[in-house]
Amino acid sequence: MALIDLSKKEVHCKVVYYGPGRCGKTTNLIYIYNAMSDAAKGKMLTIETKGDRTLFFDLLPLNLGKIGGFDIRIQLYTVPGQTIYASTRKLVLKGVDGVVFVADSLKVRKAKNIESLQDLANNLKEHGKSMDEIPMVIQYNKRDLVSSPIPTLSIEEMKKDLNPQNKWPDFEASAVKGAGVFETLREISKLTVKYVAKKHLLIK
Ligand SMILES: Nc1nc2c(ncn2[C@@H]2O[C@H](COP(=O)(O)OP(=O)(O)O)[C@@H](O)[C@H]2O)c(=O)[nH]1
Ligand SMILES: [Mg+2]
Repeated sequence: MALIDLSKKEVHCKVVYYGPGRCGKTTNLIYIYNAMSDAAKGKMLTIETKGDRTLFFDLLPLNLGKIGGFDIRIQLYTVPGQTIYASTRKLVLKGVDGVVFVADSLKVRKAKNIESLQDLANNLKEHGKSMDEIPMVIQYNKRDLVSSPIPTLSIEEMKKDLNPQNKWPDFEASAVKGAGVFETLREISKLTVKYVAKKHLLIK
């Protein structure tokens, strides 16, 4: 749950980047970190990484300015994707206010994307939440690989697998190059702040 500090007039929201291993969650956060001004970002914390893999989580705090006299702070988290870290994935979702589901455009990752979305649904349920209630945005990442010889999924196929009813706003991205990264962040921030404000009756 979002933390509201009335004395400091601050709202803290938690957004989790979820998705299968190596889909580009950490790459999204690194791009955001490098592009933001020092005033707008805190320290990016990467806990226990081995090579380029997230073993626990990454955390990036951002200041998004003021709404209704309140300072809006967003903490971006990622989860480790590998199967053996199931309990960490569940833990990181505790108190989540918004989710970015990052899907991998590589054809070989089709089943992993679907499995991870189902894993997200199950884990949210264990925290008493659902993907119908909580703000969510889908990102189809690694679109730069479409023009490479590596087999990739079409956007139509990915939508059919992951967003068949068009329930969630979705964006194409190439996190290594930055395309779509801020579009995704803007949308999830907007939806999350609206959700938190409404839920805690700050703004109707
Ligand atoms: N071609 C391409 N590679 C990407 C993209 N995003 C991430 N990667 C690469 O995919 C690998 C895994 O990325 P990472 O962010 O660590 O994935 P995570 O496990 O979801 O955190 C790294 O080698 C990244 O450079 C992208 O948009 N395009
Ligand atoms: Mg990672």
